[in-house]
Amino acid sequence: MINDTIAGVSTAVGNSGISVIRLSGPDAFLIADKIFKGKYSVSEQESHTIQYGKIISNETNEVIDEVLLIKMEAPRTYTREDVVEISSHGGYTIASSLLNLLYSNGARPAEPGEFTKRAFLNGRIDLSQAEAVMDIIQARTQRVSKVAVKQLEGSVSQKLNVIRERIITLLSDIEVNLDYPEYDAEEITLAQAGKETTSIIIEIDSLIKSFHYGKLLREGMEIVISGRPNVGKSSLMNRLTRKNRSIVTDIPGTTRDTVEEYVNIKGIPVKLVDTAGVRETLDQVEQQGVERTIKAISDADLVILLIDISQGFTAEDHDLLNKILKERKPYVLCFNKTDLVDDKQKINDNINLYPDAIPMSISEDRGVDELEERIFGYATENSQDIDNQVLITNARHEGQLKKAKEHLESAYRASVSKMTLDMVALDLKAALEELGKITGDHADQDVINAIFSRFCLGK
Ligand SMILES: Nc1nc2c(ncn2[C@@H]2O[C@H](COP(=O)(O)OP(=O)(O)OP(=O)(O)O)[C@@H](O)[C@H]2O)c(=O)[nH]1
Ligand SMILES: [Mg+2]
Repeated sequence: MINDTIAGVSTAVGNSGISVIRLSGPDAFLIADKIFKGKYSVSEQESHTIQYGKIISNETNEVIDEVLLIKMEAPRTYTREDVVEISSHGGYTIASSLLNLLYSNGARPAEPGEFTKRAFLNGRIDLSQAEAVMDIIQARTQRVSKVAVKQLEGSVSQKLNVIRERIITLLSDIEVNLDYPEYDAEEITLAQAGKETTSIIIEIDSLIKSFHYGKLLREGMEIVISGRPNVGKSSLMNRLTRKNRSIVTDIPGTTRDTVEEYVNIKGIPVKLVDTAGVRETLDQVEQQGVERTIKAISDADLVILLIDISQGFTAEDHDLLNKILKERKPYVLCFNKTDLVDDKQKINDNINLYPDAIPMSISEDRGVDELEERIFGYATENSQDIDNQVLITNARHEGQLKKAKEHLESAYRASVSKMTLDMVALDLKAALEELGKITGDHADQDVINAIFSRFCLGK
């Protein structure tokens, strides 16, 4: 049972038009009444209404600020507790005097994420929804916040509930057989249990797979532009970012260090890295640049290998391609400067050898849109219905799903190796428990604390 009242600033601290101070807990109205003077006392004020008034220090009688006060009675509130929100003038000083006043009148400072934690503890949202709240705050593109809002509405939890229901049904079928073998209840065979388990594994697998896209959406995707000197890497960087971020010259070796820029490619937050052209060089600065390029490639989610096709696919291009293959990195080949090639057969010969390569001319703006499509296709694994799919965006959830899958696989093995039904049941129960940890039905206290401590103050 939660019996204390917490207070915190819910808006960003600093210069702003207004600050919102939030108070939640059983004494929220009582504490607010001690320092707020309006037409009505807070206790008399109707729920879910706003009242104008003054905050007056009950120690010095000094007026701290003119404010608007919102009163919200439990349970129709964010935390399901009594909540007061005070909109004061912005700025650090007023917010901190107001907070100190609330503290000296019986409230305690809220920990990061504690309002949302209370919403969870009071059963208003489950753990996966609480995590979605944090994702919304941190979302970098609209596509990301759309996914997070869906999760807040419970998309992951609903999908999981369907899966859990199936496991529970299977378990109860097995248990009826185990406990009341003399009953007429339809007998479930090992073969049937194995079949249903396989079908549940397929469902879980599709959720696990969605994490590839979910993770790129949430954490952003790192794409490195690599290639020999002078092939047009910085030109591509500038075209994709629509900025003149990187220096472009016709002198090979222009870019000496990695240059990073954030872009939004079809709703996916992308960190683009322009690199120093890779070649054998005696120049020490350039050498270090080349080392950084190799490091950037090994950190990347996807590598763009740009080739100046007017020079042909050279031995150095091959060396670099081999480096990328050795790192086991997914890559996109782009044949740039097609405008300089008079004999189009030369391009076609290379395309025949590398059918996935994109012919490109950055100066004539050809091929770049296709590259963007390719990037999006890689992130979404060319899934058709990406906007309506339930997405796993959280590594913790993915980890739990994988554990559940292992138990289900073990249940399946038990069924085919003709073990007893109660062996199968044991594994099914273990899988159920791992799934329950995603929504918080079975979560450990440590996990819960760790999740909420990552929130910002006042949320
Ligand atoms: N004709 C033609 N020229 C291009 C094209 N793309 C880039 N260039 C030119 O190629 C030269 C080199 O371009 P950069 O973008 O600086 O090449 P880079 O790969 O970053 O070179 P380094 O930083 O030296 O490794 C510049 O003069 C560009 O204008 C293209 O599609 N066609
Ligand atoms: Mg460059």
